[in-house]
Amino acid sequence: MNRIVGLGGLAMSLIALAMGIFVLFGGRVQDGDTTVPAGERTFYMTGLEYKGSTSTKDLPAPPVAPNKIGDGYRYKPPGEADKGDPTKWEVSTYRWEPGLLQVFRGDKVSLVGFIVNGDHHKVWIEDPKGQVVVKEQDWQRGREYKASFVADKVGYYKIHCDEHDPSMTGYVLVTPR
Ligand SMILES: [Cu+2]
Repeated sequence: MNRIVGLGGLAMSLIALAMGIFVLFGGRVQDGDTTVPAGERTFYMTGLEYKGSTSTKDLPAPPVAPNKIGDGYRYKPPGEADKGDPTKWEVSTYRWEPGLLQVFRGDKVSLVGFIVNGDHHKVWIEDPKGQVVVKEQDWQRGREYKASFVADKVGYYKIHCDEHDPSMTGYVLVTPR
């Protein structure tokens, strides 16, 4: 009987010790916790092009040319996509990867951009009220760029590309600390 009580006491002590360690360390070290102080957040973003093609034998060409829907969509109709195959058609779109980031109000956000696809991107950033926080810059393929701003407003900051609007838009969601 004494032995069982002793083991029970030891187990309780171990649980209490584990809970103490969690309270001391586990509850504080995780990024995203409200105890994390304001600081610089650096994110790496890549400018990419997604591309796909098929044949009119498998699927008719779209009734509305995708490039008429938005500048971010590109389209090569049958006869243009492949001179040797008049049935082939191709679509593509430009995107940021990742397309959504999250920070807390007051954080300094630094976006490090690298362009893999597309020779030129006209990049600028606006805050949730529509104010420009980073002026338009020409981001070119194979170069790395850095854009920084202080996220002092709650809501979505938008990373635009005038060359491929509106679908090449990235978002930084700012939440209260
Ligand atoms: Cu672009």
